[in-house]
Amino acid sequence: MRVREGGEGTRSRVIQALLPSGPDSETGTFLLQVKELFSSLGVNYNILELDQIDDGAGIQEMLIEITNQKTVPNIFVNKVHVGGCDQAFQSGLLQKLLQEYLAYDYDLIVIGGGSGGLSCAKEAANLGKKVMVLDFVVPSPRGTTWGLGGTCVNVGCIPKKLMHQAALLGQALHDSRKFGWEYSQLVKHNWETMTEAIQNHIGSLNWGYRLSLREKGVTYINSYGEFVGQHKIKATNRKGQETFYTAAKFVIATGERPRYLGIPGDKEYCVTSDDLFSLPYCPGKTLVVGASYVALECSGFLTGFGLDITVMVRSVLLRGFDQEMAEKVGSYMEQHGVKFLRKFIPVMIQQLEKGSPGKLKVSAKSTEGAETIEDVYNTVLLAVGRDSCTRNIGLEKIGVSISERNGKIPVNDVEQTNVPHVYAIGDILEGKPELTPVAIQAGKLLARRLFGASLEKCDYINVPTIVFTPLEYGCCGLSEEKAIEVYKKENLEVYHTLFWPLEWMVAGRDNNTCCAKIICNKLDSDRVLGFHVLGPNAGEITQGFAAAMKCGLTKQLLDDTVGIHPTCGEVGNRRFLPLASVGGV
Ligand code: FAD
Ligand code: NA7
Repeated sequence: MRVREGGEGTRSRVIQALLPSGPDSETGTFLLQVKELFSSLGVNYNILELDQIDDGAGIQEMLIEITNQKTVPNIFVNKVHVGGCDQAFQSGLLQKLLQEYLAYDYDLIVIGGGSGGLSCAKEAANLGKKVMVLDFVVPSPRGTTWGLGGTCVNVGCIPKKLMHQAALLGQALHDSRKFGWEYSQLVKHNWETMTEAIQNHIGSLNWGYRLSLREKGVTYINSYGEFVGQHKIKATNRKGQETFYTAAKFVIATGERPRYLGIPGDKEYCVTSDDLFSLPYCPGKTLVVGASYVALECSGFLTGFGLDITVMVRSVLLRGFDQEMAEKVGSYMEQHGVKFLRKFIPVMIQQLEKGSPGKLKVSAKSTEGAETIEDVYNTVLLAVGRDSCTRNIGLEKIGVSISERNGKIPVNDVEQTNVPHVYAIGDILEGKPELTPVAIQAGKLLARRLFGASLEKCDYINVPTIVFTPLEYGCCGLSEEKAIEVYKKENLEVYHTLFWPLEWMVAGRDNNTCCAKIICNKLDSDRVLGFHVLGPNAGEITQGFAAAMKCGLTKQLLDDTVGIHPTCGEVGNRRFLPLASVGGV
């Protein structure tokens, strides 16, 4: 686009107007007034004179699509469409908007300094914008709190993967004897040593985030943010001191926090993933309530440390994931020491003894009948879902809609809420994958769109993921259940493969366990709709398959790809067969 820039103002904020040239009409007179207004306020503005450029007609088409407005001038203030001269100028709306706009403290305020918020803030600062990030951790009911970086760094992906690695090392120690390692000392796991090392690493990451914000010129405030006006927030710090800030645009990236059960004793005596990774003592015999990936991952590594672990499952394992794979994950865990109490829910937690850990009595009831059970545990870990942090940030004051059911924020395909200058990203979005790389990507692309660097939208389709259970589960695309729902069973072909990792053969363990499957669309050249793999390093394998799926991977292309031997990743190469040929997996 050929853009003429006017107003040598010092502000970095830019007004854009798409105009016909020449003051020879009523519109033209308004135009001059608009230009004068821009100049008098000392703002930067871009003008695109459509009748003077080659692709003017194409741009006008695009404009109609974006704004529904067929005529020029077509005015945007900070990328918010304000209309033509009659709506924008005559009504006084443009003057008001500009005056307000120029009075704001920041171009962008981001509420929430986690994966999405930090990525968005840093990218906006890279684009020369004046940006503030607020991040504040409300202590868990047990008082746990942490530093800058959000869930992933402090109480999610990072400590979880490191604890999983600690458990895998325990397994490797067992295997190592078969590979000739001899040692006489009693091998045991020390919770405190592990936790201290992990927390030190997290501390260094927190510091790194602060540093990178400072380097990029982003203002970071360790305060709780809450809307008090359309363009105004209240920031409350740990001491209760309140400060007010204004911005032209806002991004909400407040994430989620663990849910509690609402039964007697849950908040008093139970821990959640917010507490587990920094627990100052070994949790001992533990009941894990819930059967989603957080629950199964935690049960997996705790069992790997030699602890007595029971998982209380209300209905199915890994709801939303491929159920055939989910059951295999569960049966591997069961074979490796995890106990499952299926179709039960807790009804009361009582403290029998204080201590680190103490003793808790858990009463539970069947979901299928009148049966009730009781048992005693040292720790009860709740992993029963997470609530969006959207209900106490003043959204109702500025009219941002949230889902009454789950508190999630509905947005359009450019992460814009129903209030045009307010955007949302990350875990709080309705119907989007709750994963760190998704939040990061959405944040970065949003900043680029908001501040004129690109129009690229975040692609939420075929996002790969992994469950770090003892038998790792990587997947990308649709589960078999979802594929049947969308494409109908008769249009699908499902191919399976079983494999035994070389490393496991010598150690003599777990034959007939690792497997993969692809779900293909027969009506579309056997295009791969879903990829699922169970085995070591499943995440590393899945990442490559995800790229291939983005390129339109078909069964034939998989067959034609030469594998790397000997690896688990070579599963793709001519090994996928219909279920009957594999002999059942
Ligand atoms: P968050 O990272 O949660 O950041 C939100 C921030 O905003 C927090 O710091 C919060 O304290 C702050 N905040 C909230 N309200 C306010 C307010 N009013 N004012 C100021 N600050 C506020 N994802 C993966 O991709 N891979 C994994 O392996 C993985 N493992 C996980 C394991 C666990 C146990 C959990 C719980 C999650 C895991 N996730 C994983 C998910 C991942 O952590 C989230 O998808 C990601 O952190 C979402 O980023 P976000 O920016 O939306 O929110
Ligand atoms: P999820 O994925 O929402 O799963 C919640 C799990 O807890 C699931 O197994 C539920 O069983 C179970 N649940 C929910 N309520 C109860 C009660 N009242 N009693 C017993 N069990 C219950 O939550 P996660 O925390 O694992 O993960 C949420 C996000 O956090 C995830 O997407 C990541 O981004 C991080 P159900 O299947 O509903 O019967």
